[in-house]
Amino acid sequence: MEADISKKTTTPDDSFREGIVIRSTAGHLQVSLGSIIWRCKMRGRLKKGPRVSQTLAVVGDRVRFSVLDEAADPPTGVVEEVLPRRNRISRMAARRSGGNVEQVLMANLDQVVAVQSVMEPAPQTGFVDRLLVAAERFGVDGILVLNKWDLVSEQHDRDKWEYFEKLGYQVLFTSAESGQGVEDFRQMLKDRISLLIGASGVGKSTLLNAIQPELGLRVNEVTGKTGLGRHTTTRTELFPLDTGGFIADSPGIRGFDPWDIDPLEVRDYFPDFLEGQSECRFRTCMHRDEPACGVKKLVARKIIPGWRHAAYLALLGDLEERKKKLGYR
Ligand SMILES: Nc1nc2c(ncn2[C@@H]2O[C@H](COP(=O)(O)OP(=O)(O)O)[C@@H](O)[C@H]2O)c(=O)[nH]1
Ligand SMILES: [Mg+2]
Ligand SMILES: [Zn+2]
Repeated sequence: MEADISKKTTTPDDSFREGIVIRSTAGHLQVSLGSIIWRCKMRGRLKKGPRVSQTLAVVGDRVRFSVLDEAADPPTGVVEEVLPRRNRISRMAARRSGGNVEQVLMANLDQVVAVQSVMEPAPQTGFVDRLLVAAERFGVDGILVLNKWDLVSEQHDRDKWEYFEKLGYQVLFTSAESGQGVEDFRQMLKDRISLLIGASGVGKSTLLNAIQPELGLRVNEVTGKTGLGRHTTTRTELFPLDTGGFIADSPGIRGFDPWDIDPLEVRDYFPDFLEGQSECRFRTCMHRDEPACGVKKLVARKIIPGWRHAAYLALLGDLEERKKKLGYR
């Protein structure tokens, strides 16, 4: 697309540009191209069909747009095409009219970062497990950040998080307050496209502020201005990092129901189950009530912690119930 970008526009509409959606609000997209941010509308025909416009182009999407007014401030354009996604992170969201719908939080990302705090608020049971299932499902790296480490002693409940580390996920123990782990946090985001996910109050904005002050301020400003920003889950915005890369700070997400995972598939997204799974008597074993279950044997031997198996069973139960009720897919 280099040729298109450098080509001089003489009349509107005579060339396409390609950029990344950094913000999507009702009716408009902000599209980043180099250091310029374009304000774009969606071509009407793209909005037809079963998909809602929010899903049509989300933060991280690469779009091709035609120029409306390059001299305007900001310059304006019309999105003609949303380019195929390399990946995405989606969750199940309730539709106002009833039923459920896929909510794409972000497209084309390198990693999804689950942020929790050790206290105030306490970690949410099952949140990390569910998010990592989604990361495995969509082919995105999963990273954990446990913040507010200054509020507890060094050894506080560390085993659970170190277990995820053993599974191969990167885990950071941070304190935006004391500065612990902040440099690691910066390095982890460097040159990558990341999505931060966590409940409101865990310290996402403060951590961002610690690595790039003006970024943190902007994040706060965005959530402050709308008044409801903190609890709307639909507004995710992408910010460029000084170190290279982009970060999206999603406003406080409480629960995370991964989209498009069949109950029968969930077990495959728990990498710690694979070894035991090969020992199950039944190939279709769901590691629940079946006899001679290799996974439950590992749980009994405490090689797989009980809480991890419980998180699996809870997610499995939710997905089965939903499938029965909605018959999705
Ligand atoms: N003690 C302590 N407080 C923190 C830390 N990080 C953030 N906070 C506080 O937690 C509250 C929520 O932080 P904020 O960044 O707005 O959370 P967000 O909703 O995830 O963006 C604020 O009062 C912060 O000052 C930390 O590492 N230690
Ligand atoms: Mg925030
Ligand atoms: Zn089994």
